[in-house]
Amino acid sequence: MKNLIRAFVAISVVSLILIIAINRLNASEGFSGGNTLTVYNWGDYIDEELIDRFEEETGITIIYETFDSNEAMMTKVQQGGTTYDVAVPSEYMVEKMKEEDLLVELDYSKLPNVKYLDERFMDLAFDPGNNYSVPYFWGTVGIIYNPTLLPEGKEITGFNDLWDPELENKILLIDGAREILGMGLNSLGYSLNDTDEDHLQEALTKLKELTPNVKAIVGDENKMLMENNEAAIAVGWSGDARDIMWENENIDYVVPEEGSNLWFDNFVIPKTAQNVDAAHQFINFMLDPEVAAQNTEYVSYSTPNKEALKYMPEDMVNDERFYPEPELTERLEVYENLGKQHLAYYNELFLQFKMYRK
Ligand code: N2P
Repeated sequence: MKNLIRAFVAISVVSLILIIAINRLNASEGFSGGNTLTVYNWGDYIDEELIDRFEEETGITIIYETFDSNEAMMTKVQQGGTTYDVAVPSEYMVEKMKEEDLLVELDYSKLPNVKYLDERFMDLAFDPGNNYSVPYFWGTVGIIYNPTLLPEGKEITGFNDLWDPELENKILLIDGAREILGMGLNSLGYSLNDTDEDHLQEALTKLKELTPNVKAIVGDENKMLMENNEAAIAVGWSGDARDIMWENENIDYVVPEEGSNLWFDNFVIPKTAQNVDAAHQFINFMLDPEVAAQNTEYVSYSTPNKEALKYMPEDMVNDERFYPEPELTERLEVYENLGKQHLAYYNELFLQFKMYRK
């Protein structure tokens, strides 16, 4: 009996040592890639059923993390603590990540589904030749509003309509420095890429004047608040408007007449990647037209996948608020990478605006 116990203890100890050794090996550089893929995406930005499907089809396990701003994403990738295999920055952040040598060059022999993307969204200034990025979703910044909660006769066509004293405590703002400083600049007739400090100060002063009308500065919660009629207006991204409309039929969306932002979010593979092969596999999977259509219906943002449009409900594809004609998008501005110092200044002013509200 004693021998049996000894043998049992010995086997347990050896097994434990083996398990620890294997885990260590897996965690060490170069090995964790094997069967896991770490994806870093915006919140509410994928149909999670597709994650399960990818895992089932490939045997690869996805570790999925989310962020709510380009700046937060960039900080985590730079820190390198987590080894992200796929991330989804917007265009100006792709440019910044490229500049800081944080991205792997894409291997197009592993991305055959790229052929389904609309050329209109390829080869853009922030990544000529798409050497480092593939478009995922695109959209605009605009005003999501509920006409039934507005003062009688109030029309919303542009940013400047929001400063009306009758809109006290009715407005939600998306928690993004570029978006909100951009609104301030656009409302004054300046470019949302302006780096003139006087103009930016003017924009801050103007934003401070909006404070009495601002109910909250929020992330993805804007959707719930608008769905439940808890706010009349939200300055935010087009796809959120589409999503809210599913739940609240009173909602409308307008791209401000003063101009606004046209943005593109993109798949990239950070240099921290441990599984570059699986990263390509995942990106290619998401570009499959039927997968992209399912994902787009779920997420509600606008897809750059031309072939996917054929699998989507017509009323979604024909809605010009979310698939605007090139004439509209041409008068919008894409965020430029303003460089470290100017970006820091935007962030600093946005913080000042947020502090002022408190
Ligand atoms: C967040 C989606 C954000 C898109 N749910 C804006 N880049």
